[in-house]
Amino acid sequence: MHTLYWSPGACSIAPHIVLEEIGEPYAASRIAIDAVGTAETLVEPGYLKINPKGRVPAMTLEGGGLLTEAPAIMVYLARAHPECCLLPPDPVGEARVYEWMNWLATAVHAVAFAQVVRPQRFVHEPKDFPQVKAKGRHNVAAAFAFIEQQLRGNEWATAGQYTLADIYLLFFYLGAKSAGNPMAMAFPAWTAVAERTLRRSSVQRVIEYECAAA
Ligand SMILES: N[C@@H](CCC(=O)N[C@@H](CS)C(=O)NCC(=O)O)C(=O)O
Repeated sequence: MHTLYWSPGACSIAPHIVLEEIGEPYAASRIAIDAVGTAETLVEPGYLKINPKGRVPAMTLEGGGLLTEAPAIMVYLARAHPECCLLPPDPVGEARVYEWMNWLATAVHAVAFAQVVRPQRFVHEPKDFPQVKAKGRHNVAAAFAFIEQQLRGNEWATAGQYTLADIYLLFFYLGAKSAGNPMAMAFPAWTAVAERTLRRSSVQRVIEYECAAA
């Protein structure tokens, strides 16, 4: 079976939810990563032998091989289980899902979020970290305003259908909420989509499991 390497509070929650959605048996292996954001090293350096990128998620495949990058893992699982309808059937709808995921993985996760929690990836000198973090907070605020505007009046992120984009968006929503952002007040449209996503039993199972295992 596939084994998902995950960490509490990490973006690995998104492929974890997809695994629950498709209902195939899988194993989940918890990896400890540095939560403080001051070191580049993993708490579990042995994990580098599994995923040399040193990040979660990663997933070893039942048939052998390793998949990394949250969007790639999610797309693989959704494509392997088309009956779950986690990708729209039409090319434009499918491209809209990739449009969301690509932007979330790059502009929001790898840039804005990382500037706030991993400033050492952007500048060498610790004295410059506060400036990088401040710019990151600015970038996060701009990205969140864009998400809110895109979701206004929509039931789901794309094409009137629950997709991988909604699942991936939930990671950013939960991260922002646990950082103390007043999501319901500041982002009502995003909150409505997130609450719809949170009502799914697959999502609830993953959150319960990850909270209990954290
Ligand atoms: N581009 C990767 C990013 C993965 C990533 O950065 N994951 C974070 C958790 S959300 C991580 O492993 N952080 C460990 C670290 O920063 O050292 C993806 O989309 O999967």
